[in-house]
Amino acid sequence: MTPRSNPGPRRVLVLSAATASMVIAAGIAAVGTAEAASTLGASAAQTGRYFGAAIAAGRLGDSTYTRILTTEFNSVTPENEMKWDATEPSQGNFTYGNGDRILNQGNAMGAKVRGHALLWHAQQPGWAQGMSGTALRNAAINHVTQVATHYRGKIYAWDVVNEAFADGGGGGRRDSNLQRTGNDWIEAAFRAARAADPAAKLCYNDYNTDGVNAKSTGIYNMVRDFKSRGVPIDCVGFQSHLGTGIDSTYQANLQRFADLGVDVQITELDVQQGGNQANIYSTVTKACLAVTRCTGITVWGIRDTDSWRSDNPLLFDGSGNKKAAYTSVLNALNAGGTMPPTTSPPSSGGCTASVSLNAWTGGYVATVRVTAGSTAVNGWTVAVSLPSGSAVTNAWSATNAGTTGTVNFRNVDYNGQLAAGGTTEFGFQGTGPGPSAAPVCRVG
Ligand code: 9MR
Repeated sequence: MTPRSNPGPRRVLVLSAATASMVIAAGIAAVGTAEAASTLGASAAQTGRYFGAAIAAGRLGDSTYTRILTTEFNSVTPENEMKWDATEPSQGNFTYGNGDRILNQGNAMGAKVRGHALLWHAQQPGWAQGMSGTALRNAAINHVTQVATHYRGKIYAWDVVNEAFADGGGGGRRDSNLQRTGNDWIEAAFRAARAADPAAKLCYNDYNTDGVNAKSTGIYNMVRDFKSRGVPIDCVGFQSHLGTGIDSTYQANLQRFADLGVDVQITELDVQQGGNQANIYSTVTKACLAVTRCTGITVWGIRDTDSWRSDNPLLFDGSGNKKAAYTSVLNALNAGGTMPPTTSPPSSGGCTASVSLNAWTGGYVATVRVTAGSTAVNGWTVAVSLPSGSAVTNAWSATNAGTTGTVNFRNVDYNGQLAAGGTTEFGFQGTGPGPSAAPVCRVG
């Protein structure tokens, strides 16, 4: 099945007053005219994507590390700081110090922050490792709810469940204490995460899924089932811890997931040095760029010496120098690719607004980006037309007048002032179908 013949509902729409049709059209257009950018993040941004790194709170005091981080990357993932053992070391006692450090670093950079990982069979705190049955299920769901609530509105995408499928030929679930609480533990986790943070994209994340194989097909079948039953899932992460080769079906595998109506992301990329490292990095980058719904790439560390692996798998050497693999990634990014739905540039004067929609059966979350034109804005109002049967249930970073029909969203006091070209975002949740027309921004 090709992407264009996908009969499923379009789950993510981006609509903007002046250019709704252009933005939709851009979803299938190749970008060949962008000027070459000189950093990974800026280059990925040319096609609406991010280029991120897993980072460690303990390394942020290293000036070479932070120089590369802040120069090159526009997304961060905590390597360990938001895992269960880090965030709930004893039951009901939540510790967010290092997780917040990663969040603050990402915010200071204007970067997206990926949350990693709410539930996983590994790196559980000792108290959870010893639990089973209903007690474990309740503790796990409470963990999802508490952590996602702490970071509500601040995380671009959460790895809600990590590595729940088994290796080998069966395509089934991995045995774990979580799995033994019942096969529905994954969907229970996704539902809890959606309720706690409706604005975050919710991902399933795994490794050895770097091509069409039994394990990736097992996950594919789960995602297809979730979509058909309205279980909230928005994205699938492909870790891509690679050796000296890459499966010839790497891109086709990303595409088949995208065709189910989820975003796909490369979440933990690293590649064994020696042989084809630069080529493999470039192949992965090109594959993401060729898949419209591949929204970004994260490498699992910055310098070779920061890696969990000992085979020099990253883009910078231990001294912080760019490797050949770095250049091959940058060149691939600069060659352009398909354009995922993204916001449109501001018009001159006034303000513009675009909405991206995260929809499921019976409800949606809308994220609205407000962009000032060529002059500064002091107060804005965005009018959103809702179709029949649609109603706003709550809004954040804006106040709404009314809940149905044309709903006006007004800035709150901290986000009304925008510099020329500046942007801010607000969001709202609703029941029924999401908005299908472009929002209209006006000053005042
Ligand atoms: O890079 C992480 C390393 O520092 C930890 O010791 C390890 C603990 O299991 O987890 C590593 O990150 C893993 C990630 O969370 C999930 N996918 C595999 C990654 C590499 O092991």
